[in-house]
Amino acid sequence: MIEGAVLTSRGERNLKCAVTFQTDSILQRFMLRFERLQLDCNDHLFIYDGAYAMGTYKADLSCRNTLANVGTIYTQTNHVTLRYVTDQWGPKENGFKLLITAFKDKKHTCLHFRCETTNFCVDRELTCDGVNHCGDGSDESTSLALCPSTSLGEILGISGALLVTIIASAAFLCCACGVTIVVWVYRGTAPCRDPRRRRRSQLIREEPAPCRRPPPRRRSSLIR
Ligand SMILES: [Ca+2]
Repeated sequence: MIEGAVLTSRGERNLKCAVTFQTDSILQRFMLRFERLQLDCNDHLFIYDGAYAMGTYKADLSCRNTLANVGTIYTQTNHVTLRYVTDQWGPKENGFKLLITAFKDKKHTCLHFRCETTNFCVDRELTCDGVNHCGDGSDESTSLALCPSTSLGEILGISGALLVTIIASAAFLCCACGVTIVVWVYRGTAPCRDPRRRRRSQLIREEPAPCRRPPPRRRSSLIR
């Protein structure tokens, strides 16, 4: 029994397998939507609307099928069976990515999450998991499903702690550069240009004293 599943196949050869899924509730059924579909003409994916791979299949997907002409497939029962058959030849890119989602029709009471476009009810655990189960993206939205917005760290692919460290280091470097520039500007516009006084002021770590011209000597003192 599942609420949702993602099936991926890529480059599998000589395969003959079948798998059946069942919804958790009898009121549910399945919707199937491909995100990738590339099969050659000797490969077939059969989809049965029931618990067994027998009788009339709902779809036979092969090389003629694309994402556009397949669209979303809905079951009428609460089971779906997939039978996948491939031969020994084919490029490694052949395969598919299939999203299977259990849902209740809009006529039923929903205690979980309603998709925006279809009003289908899907399990709350299928929201905010990075998979577009509803098909319209509403189960992954920040406004409808209240998913947390993507952080800068997630965008850059780094952890939050490392991101904080990088931001703090950058802020420290900016402050250090700002202080250095202020000191340079201050030294360039200081009132005293006398190197002897500047050295003295640096040694005693005080503000440099403003320059003052010595008083003119009196003539009488020169005569003496
Ligand atoms: Ca989802």
